[in-house]
Amino acid sequence: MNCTKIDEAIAAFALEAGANGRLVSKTPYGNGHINDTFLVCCQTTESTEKRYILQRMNHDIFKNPPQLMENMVHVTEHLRKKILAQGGDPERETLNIMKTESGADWYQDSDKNYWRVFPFIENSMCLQKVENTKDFYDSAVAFGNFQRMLADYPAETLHETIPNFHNTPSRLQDFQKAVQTGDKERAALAQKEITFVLDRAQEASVLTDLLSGGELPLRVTHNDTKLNNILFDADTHTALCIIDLDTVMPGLSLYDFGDSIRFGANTGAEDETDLTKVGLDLSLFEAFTKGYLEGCSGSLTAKEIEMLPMGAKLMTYECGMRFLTDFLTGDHYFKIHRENHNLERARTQFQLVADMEAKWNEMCAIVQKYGNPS
Ligand code: ADP
Ligand code: GN1
Ligand code: MG
Repeated sequence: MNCTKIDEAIAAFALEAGANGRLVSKTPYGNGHINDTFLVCCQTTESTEKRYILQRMNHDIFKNPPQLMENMVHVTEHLRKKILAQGGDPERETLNIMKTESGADWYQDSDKNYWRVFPFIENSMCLQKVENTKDFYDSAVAFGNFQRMLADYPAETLHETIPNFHNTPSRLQDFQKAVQTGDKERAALAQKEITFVLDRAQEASVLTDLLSGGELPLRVTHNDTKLNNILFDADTHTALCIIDLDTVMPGLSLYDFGDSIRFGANTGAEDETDLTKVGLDLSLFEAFTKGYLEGCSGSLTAKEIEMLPMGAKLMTYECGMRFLTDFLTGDHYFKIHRENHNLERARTQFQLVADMEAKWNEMCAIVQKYGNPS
């Protein structure tokens, strides 16, 4: 983490620490694998504090942070109008981007790091794992609503913040290269997992082929729909705000559906080492399917609905492949917290793929039940 310029960054933003206020604390925050997030607390008067989320964007991964921020500003403005039109509170239901003292949406420090700030959405909570079916259902409705609210956003005007982000065949190519040129000792350790990926190589292009054949529509999608990228209202326990908008780009609805299932309908954690705890929870799969289709409110095509199980399987397969690629090439992409962390993450994803294969008929029956109610 190269965050030595954090004080310089804080000073650059028009936070309520200026004038009569004072900075009270800045603490690393959250569980993200890519950016560096801090909770910044400022005392405004004797008895009141104002909190912010400060983030250093990972510019090794997001090559063009100004373009990324341009996407974020435009998308949140669009969401803001929709939320207002439906009687909601845009201060709590979408991210708001703080300006710097000079009126910009981001700040570049003297070490060339890029920073941004959001007001902390108070009285909210973030779940690292599904605690009950209702929360997961609510998250599904929220991601479906997000999809619906952005349905009229001109997708072609968005920058691709990471090219080919969910292009599974392109991820497979990167993986094959990593197997050939990566660390040999690590490859030996991961032989079983490498074979697992290669055995399923034929399936990698199912969704991208349907997209290029015009059978699936390109939409504005979030692309990182983990449960911890939603804030819940601490009082009502309903989904409040979709966050982590770095990867909002043109994509497939199946990416958003699939990534949520991959993370939230897993009976184990993403980095669980006891693989007997890892599998697909069909009741959570059912709750999410129901909620997502309700949130999308009739906007998905029959082909999209039919392919929902494949979205879940391919997003899990792809994510496992990305963890394994990073393991083979020296852990430069995802933050790790222990030796072999990325290999362990890859193993959970492949265990989950195998369990989806075993439960495939049930997954399809659930999608049929909610997608084509009789
Ligand atoms: P990362 O890209 O590292 O996952 P996120 O944007 O998801 O970063 O933020 C990390 C965590 O910070 C979230 O999981 C959430 O707990 C918290 N967070 C982010 N933005 C806000 C906000 N505006 N208000 C309250 N909490 C937030
Ligand atoms: C990363 O930043 P975070 O933790 O929300 C990654 C996702 C992966 C996820 C796996 C930009 O998300 O694509 O699915 O880790 N984000 C990026 O947990 O690569
Ligand atoms: Mg996140």
